[in-house]
Amino acid sequence: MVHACTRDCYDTCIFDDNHTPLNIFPINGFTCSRGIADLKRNYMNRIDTAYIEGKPVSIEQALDLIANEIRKRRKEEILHVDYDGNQGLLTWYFPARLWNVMGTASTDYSICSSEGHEAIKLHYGSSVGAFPEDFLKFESFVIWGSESAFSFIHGWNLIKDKFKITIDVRLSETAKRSDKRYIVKPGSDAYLAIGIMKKLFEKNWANTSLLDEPTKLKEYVFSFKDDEIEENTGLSKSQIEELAEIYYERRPLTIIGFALGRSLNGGDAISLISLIPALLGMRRGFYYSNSQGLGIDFRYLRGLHKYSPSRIVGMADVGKEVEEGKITFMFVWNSNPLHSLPMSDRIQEAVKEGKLFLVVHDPFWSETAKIANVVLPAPTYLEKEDIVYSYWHNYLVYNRPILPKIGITEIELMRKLANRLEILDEILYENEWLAISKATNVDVEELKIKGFIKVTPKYPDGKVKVEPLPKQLVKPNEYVVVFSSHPNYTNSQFKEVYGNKATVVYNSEYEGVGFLHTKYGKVKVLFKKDSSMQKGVLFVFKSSLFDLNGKPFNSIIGFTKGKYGNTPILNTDSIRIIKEIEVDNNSRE
Ligand SMILES: Nc1nc2c(c(=O)[nH]1)N[C@H]1C(S)=C(S)[C@@H](COP(=O)(O)OP(=O)(O)OC[C@H]3O[C@@H](n4cnc5c(=O)[nH]c(N)nc54)[C@H](O)[C@@H]3O)O[C@H]1N2
Ligand SMILES: Nc1nc2c(c(=O)[nH]1)N[C@H]1C(S)=C(S)[C@@H](COP(=O)(O)OP(=O)(O)OC[C@H]3O[C@@H](n4cnc5c(=O)[nH]c(N)nc54)[C@H](O)[C@@H]3O)O[C@H]1N2
Ligand code: SF4
Ligand SMILES: [Mo]
Repeated sequence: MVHACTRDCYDTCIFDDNHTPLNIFPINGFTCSRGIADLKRNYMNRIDTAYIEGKPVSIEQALDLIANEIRKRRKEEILHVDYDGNQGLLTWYFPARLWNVMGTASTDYSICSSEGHEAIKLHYGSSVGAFPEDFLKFESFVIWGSESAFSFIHGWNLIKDKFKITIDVRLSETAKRSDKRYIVKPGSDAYLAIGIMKKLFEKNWANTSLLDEPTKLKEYVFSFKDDEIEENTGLSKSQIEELAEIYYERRPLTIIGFALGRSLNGGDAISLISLIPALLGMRRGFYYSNSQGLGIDFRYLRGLHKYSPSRIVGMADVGKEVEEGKITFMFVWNSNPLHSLPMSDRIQEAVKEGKLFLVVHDPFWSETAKIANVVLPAPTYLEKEDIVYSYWHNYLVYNRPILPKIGITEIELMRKLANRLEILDEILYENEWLAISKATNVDVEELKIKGFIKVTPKYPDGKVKVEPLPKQLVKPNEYVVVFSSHPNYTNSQFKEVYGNKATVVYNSEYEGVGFLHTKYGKVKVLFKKDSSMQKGVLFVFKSSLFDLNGKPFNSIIGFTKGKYGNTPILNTDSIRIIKEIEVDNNSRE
């Protein structure tokens, strides 16, 4: 029997009952520092019982209070915040049925990858790209806006000995380990994609057979002047030509990083980058996320086939809505919004002022759990049954628990709460395994016996649509903050094992303590001078998003969102550095 790591990760490792990673393709018998530490971590920093205002209570008492608070409010004021702490269908998706039956507000789930999904879909009809088997067919790879060497280690393992080109705004670990690297100005990737396509046309290297309207693409890329492209990207004419030549001669697979979608012009960049392989006649010449190519009906699992939320709140707007008093009750599971959402200091303040009633269901004392009015204990993935998918490979895995359960599962919780609220709708009580069979077209009984099965990818057909093409590209102002994965953490997770570090800002100029300032607020951080960083780029590991005073780093991010999938633009510009106080400019290189 097997279980699978359910964390937000490309790889979805599959383990045997001793938690040894299976030697199957593409997991290949190894795992990461988190996978190795899971058994030890399982008993660290755990929420062991329910709490009301910091006092231990029974789960039943906590649920009584939660039901009372819900009854007091209009459904539009109630928001559930759930994200990808655990990618299980029974942990993340199915429990949302309760909230959708009630018709409360829902987020738009836009924080991570929706910008790119929507941008690619406009051209291809689906965002699905290369699967692991397809990776093997390529000899060269362009890694564009992705720290794959850290964030995507099993993908990296398949490509590490092949020819790799990295395009980043800094000398990332992936860039260092690549054969060629191009360091561009932040937010300028759309220009680079235009520059590459322009060269492909100019040199007669384009193969337009896949495109529905090649002339439109040609006219579009020729409407940009070479000087404009060079100035915006910071690359020379010869570098752009070299990249076009590499694309033509090597026909690489392009790995498009999620981080791009959270940058300025990010949706536009992904839209245009995805057209480069199509312009070489390659139908599946990119990889972004395959979650929409596995045939899983996520809407059905969430009950959206029958019910709708009363309103959708953009993840970029949650902080604002809380501040304005439009959201007065928040039920959080599988997410740590104080860490992850833009302007999350507003959540912190509203709870302190008694304007927001916050409930958190989590296995661990996350920063959000620590400030919640009510806390509920959740079992970890090692302690509960689930079905898990990957956004890279195409195995569905039946996760069999290997440790005794602590806390209450998401489904048990949802049904107990429904009971108290006298909500009897049948979709809450539909057998969850049957619901998964319907949503996946997989025989769950067979899956339970086999442990994991491969599903057949679903690809769109027909020509690749050239339009819509991006209209207005903006230029970043002042400093831009950029983020990346750390090898020892998954977003906010694993601090109990690898330490809880305040934000460090790697940059080309400053060393010491100081402030990052935007019109929304400021955070106190430690600057570290790094000679590999270009001026204007402020780099932060996304696992360290609390400042030296414990304030959420995201309180300077603002409310801007992308135009394709409403993804918050986390790579905020217009950042000022306040260095007067304590910052020592002349310290070591
Ligand atoms: N400034 C800035 N902000 C960012 C990012 C950035 O790069 N910069 N990155 C963004 C990205 S890409 C993402 S995906 C988000 C991630 O944002 P989150 O989803 O908030 O991040 P995680 O740390 O993965 O939090 C998941 C929480 O789920 C809990 N959890 C784990 N397993 C279970 C379970 O089985 N049941 C329940 N109930 N809870 C569980 C974990 O303990 C943890 O507290 O952050 C975003 N925010
Ligand atoms: N170890 C580990 N693995 C993870 C995660 C983790 O927290 N830890 N998180 C998971 C999650 S939630 C996600 S979303 C994925 C994210 O995985 P990736 O998409 O690989 O994103 P990051 O790792 O954040 O890498 C972002 C890279 O993009 C660069 N970058 C930033 N802005 C720009 C830009 O404007 N242009 C270009 N060209 N490059 C830019 C950054 O410098 C950085 O090197 O990883 C997943 N895997
Ligand atoms: S975090 Fe990723 S690489 Fe690590 S065990 Fe989980 S799926 Fe595997
Ligand atoms: Mo993410």
